[in-house]
Amino acid sequence: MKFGTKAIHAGIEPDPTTGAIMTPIYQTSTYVQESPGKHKGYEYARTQNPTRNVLQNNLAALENGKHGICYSSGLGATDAILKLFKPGDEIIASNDLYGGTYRIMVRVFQEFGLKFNFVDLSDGTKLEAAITPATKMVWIETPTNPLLRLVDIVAIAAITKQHGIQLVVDNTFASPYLQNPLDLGADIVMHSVTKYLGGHSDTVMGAIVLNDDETAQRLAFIQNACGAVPGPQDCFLVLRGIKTLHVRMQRHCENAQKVAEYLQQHPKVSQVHYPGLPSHIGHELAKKQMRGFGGMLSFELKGDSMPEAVRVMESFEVFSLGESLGGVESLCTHPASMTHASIPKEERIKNGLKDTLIRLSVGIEDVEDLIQDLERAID
Ligand code: P1T
Repeated sequence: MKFGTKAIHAGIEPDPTTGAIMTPIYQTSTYVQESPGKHKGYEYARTQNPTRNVLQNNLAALENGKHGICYSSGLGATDAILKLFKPGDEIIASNDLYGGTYRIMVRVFQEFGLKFNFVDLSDGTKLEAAITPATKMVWIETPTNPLLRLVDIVAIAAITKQHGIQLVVDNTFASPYLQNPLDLGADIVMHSVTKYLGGHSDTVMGAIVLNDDETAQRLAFIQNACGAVPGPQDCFLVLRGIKTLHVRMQRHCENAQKVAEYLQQHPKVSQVHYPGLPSHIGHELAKKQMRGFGGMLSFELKGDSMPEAVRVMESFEVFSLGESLGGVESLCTHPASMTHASIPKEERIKNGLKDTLIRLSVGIEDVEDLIQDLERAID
């Protein structure tokens, strides 16, 4: 089955009792049992919910994986993965990643004894040197948030496999439409479903897809024990959103490419970070690893003036200033003070994330209006 057909149909059957084509919202906390332990496979909604099950199976199909598990947020999914480890275990993560991921690693799990090493994994030579006998997992984003750096999943997976280390790929920016990390050698793929999968800025959710039965069982145990489950209404909304994922992503990619090309030739713009530009350092890798370049980009203005960057962000009429990404509407974000504020400034600057960086989530509006908005705001 090809991607668009899977998005609409995989794991989804008409409701057995009524024939309803849309998966019902099973809004229940518990399930009636005939006698203690004798039930239809459902006991309590923290453990299982039929609407959630359908979404999990659909997501597993989209990522070409065996098991899908949905969480109350992307960070809920990250939290569950980090709970697979013990004090003393070491995790190597890319040094350009979502600020909340950095925060849960350093401010929560480091307190419980996990060790983290943030490394520039877009430079393939640096991983091998960072691995120690305590290293248990490598965590990457590709493209990264917010600098859109590319990390070579196949090359990293070759190293992690050789050392018996788990490789997790946060596939939020690409979505499964553009990239399937499990096919490239990753062990676990993680999503902030809040973004492209949901697609309509109306739900917060996370997901994990993986093939290994034992790890899936441990994650299911952790989820039931710790409780980060999404509600059935949100699962319904995401199932509905996914039905148009392939169509939305095509337009996100087309629009972002045009916006990036427009910005690149703008006399007031110094740098555009978009993998679809031939000048982007990861362009060749993106062509190999992804099926399109995505809807996210970031840019800097000449002169690196903070008041000027703020003025531009305040001047947009079609782009809305806000956290998040991946919805049908275009958003603009100031990573340094918003999505990545929890990363210490020195660390941010060292990794190339300037105070003046502007991030765009290019929506699926008419691109002429988006370019006109940029023209008006930057001039
Ligand atoms: O917001 P939540 O659903 O918990 O997902 C966290 C998360 C994980 N991974 C990546 C790559 C992300 O971008 C995010 C959330 N990011 C934003 C809110 C943002 O604006 O970048």
